[in-house]
Amino acid sequence: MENEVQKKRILSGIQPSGDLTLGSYLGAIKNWAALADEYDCYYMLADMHTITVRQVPAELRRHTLTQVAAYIASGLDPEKNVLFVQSHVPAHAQLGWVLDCYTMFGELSRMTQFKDKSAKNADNINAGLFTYPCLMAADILLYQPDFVPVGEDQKQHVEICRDIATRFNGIYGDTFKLPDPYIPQVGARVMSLTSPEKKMSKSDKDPNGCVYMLEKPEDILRKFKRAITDSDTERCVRFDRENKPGVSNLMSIYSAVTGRSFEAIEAEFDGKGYGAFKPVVGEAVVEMLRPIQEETRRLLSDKAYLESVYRAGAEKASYVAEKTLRKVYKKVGFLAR
Ligand code: ATP
Ligand code: LTN
Repeated sequence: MENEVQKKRILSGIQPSGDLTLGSYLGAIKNWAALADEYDCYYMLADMHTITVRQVPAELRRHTLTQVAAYIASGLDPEKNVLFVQSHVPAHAQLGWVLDCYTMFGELSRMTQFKDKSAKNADNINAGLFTYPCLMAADILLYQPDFVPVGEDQKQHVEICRDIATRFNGIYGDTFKLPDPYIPQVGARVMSLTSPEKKMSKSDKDPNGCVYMLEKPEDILRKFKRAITDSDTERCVRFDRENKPGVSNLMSIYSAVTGRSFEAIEAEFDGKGYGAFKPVVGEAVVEMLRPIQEETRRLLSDKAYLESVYRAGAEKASYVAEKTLRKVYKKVGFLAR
């Protein structure tokens, strides 16, 4: 008999807090699609995380459904990947509470995302925003994954998740597997087209800095043509994050889309200047997104199918999550029902 090797497990998630961006695609979703054969993959729509910032209810529902369609259209086959909505699996909230009690005020205060988001939402610095990393740790630890693929900005959250798990394991004995972050080489940090020192983010207020996955081709092209390039005098296409952040960001995007190296891109645009480079990057992005956009639209017209996908996903996810939760409840001393 063939020796069946247990596949390593992967879990990741994106908040349906807005329209997905080119950053969400290149930094996360695109890389996930390639992992399905080698790994046992769980991908979540982190709707519970979105309400740490005020959401419009109908919009949250629309974003969540669109995101399910976009996951599938980007190549995440629901037969090979478990696609589910976080709020459909109550174990996330349940383990989240337990982990709140094993995470220190001081360590949460140091989280960069908390500092950034409280500065941006000064009128709503709620407790959920503060304990966000505990819920995210629960999201991860429930599934005992080996790897958590995320963009560079989420690395700190995976690290605190490991710290919390180590603390819990230290008190109660081995309960959680310690996951490793899995950060892509290219596309790990797609920056805003208008302020290349900031990451491209779906909750950004400046719509020109952000390219959306489902945006019209003409709008995408316009945004790339107007992308900020640098005020250096040499005006040539050369990778230098520090001194030429605008051009370097465009080069990273072009490289992630075409698979070409920075050297090859520099050679392609040698002597051509920024004006020639920007529309070519825009075109490449438009062509990459075109089939995904068409498939997302088709899927959105088949609500019954999308529903069947997230229902089946919730069932499979719950099975794994509840097993870990039962173990945790027992260890901390909750009386079995
Ligand atoms: P929000 O604005 O609501 O905080 P976001 O647009 O910053 O959201 P997330 O939903 O937080 O994006 O991120 C989803 C995943 O995509 C994460 O793994 C994150 O690291 C990755 N990601 C998001 N934006 C980028 C980006 N600009 N470059 C690379 N990866 C990104
Ligand atoms: N915090 C992440 C989204 C997220 C996540 C997770 C990612 C929530 N739970 C679990 C990986 C694993 C973000 O804002 N991008």
